[in-house]
Amino acid sequence: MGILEDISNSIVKGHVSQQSPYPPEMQGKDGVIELVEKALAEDIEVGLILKEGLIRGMDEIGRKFSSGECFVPEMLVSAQAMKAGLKHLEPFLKGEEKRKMGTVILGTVKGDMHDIGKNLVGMILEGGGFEVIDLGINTPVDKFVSKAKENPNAVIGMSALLTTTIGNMKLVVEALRSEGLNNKVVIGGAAVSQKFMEEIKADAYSRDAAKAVAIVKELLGIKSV
Ligand code: B1M
Repeated sequence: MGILEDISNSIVKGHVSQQSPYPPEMQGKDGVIELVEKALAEDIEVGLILKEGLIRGMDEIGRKFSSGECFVPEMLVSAQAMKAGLKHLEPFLKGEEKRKMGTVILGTVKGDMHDIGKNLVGMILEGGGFEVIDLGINTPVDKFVSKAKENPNAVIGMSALLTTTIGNMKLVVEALRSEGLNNKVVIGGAAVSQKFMEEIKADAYSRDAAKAVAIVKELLGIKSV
């Protein structure tokens, strides 16, 4: 599984492609783009490329940041490399266009700029047959509420990676309910948990992107086949 390790390493170093000048010691070498293409050509399962290559690299850069071995600029270049890799996996994650099963209003909560996990969840939900209305990052409470009013049957999906921003999920749930809106709410992201979901009275917690489809189906009463 050398290629998956190489992908992870390129994410950590923020080496996007052979053409990328950064980091200087990797100039001219395969970057995330070429390595993902090679892994796909070798028929390595898309889920493995995602988990053992791309996500493993992001976890490693997060660990380095926590231990003071790197700083925000390094996290940013890793994020760029991750996005470049995800772009290549996107068609496989989305699959063929299917009959729409429902709508999910998705956003990263106010104060939070992390969007890689949210984007991944969006791609996988689209692949699972859902229409996704992506509100982007740093999404104010009233934006979730006004979209919910326009789409009363939609599921609201919120993502948060910072312990300082998860409180905004509670504000969204409270605002929805005080407006009399019954949209189901699913939350996810590294900073939240099942326990937190119960505390804020959301309807579901999804630990990872892959689980989101089954959870949203359950919330909408759609039987999984
Ligand atoms: Co930030 N960052 N960051 N960061 N960053 C974390 C989250 C952190 C854990 C790093 C660390 O300390 N180890 C830490 C948070 C600590 C905490 O609060 N507990 C942190 C910090 C502190 C910060 C800043 C405050 C740093 C600073 O400025 N001093 C700052 C905050 C900016 C802001 O948002 N206001 C900041 C900034 C950034 C960058 C901009 C540089 C960049 C983000 C770029 C981008 O997203 N466009 C960045 C990055 C890249 C990370 C790490 C390294 C990687 C995040 C990521 O993309 N992971 C991260 C450390 C880590 O997580 N290992 C870290 C890959 C992604 C696929 O996983 O998003 O968890 P994730 O999504 C998963 C699941 O959580 C789940 O599915 C996905 C896949 O299975 N999921 C859902 C997510 N949302 C879901 C929603 C669902 C269902 C499932 O339903 C709706």
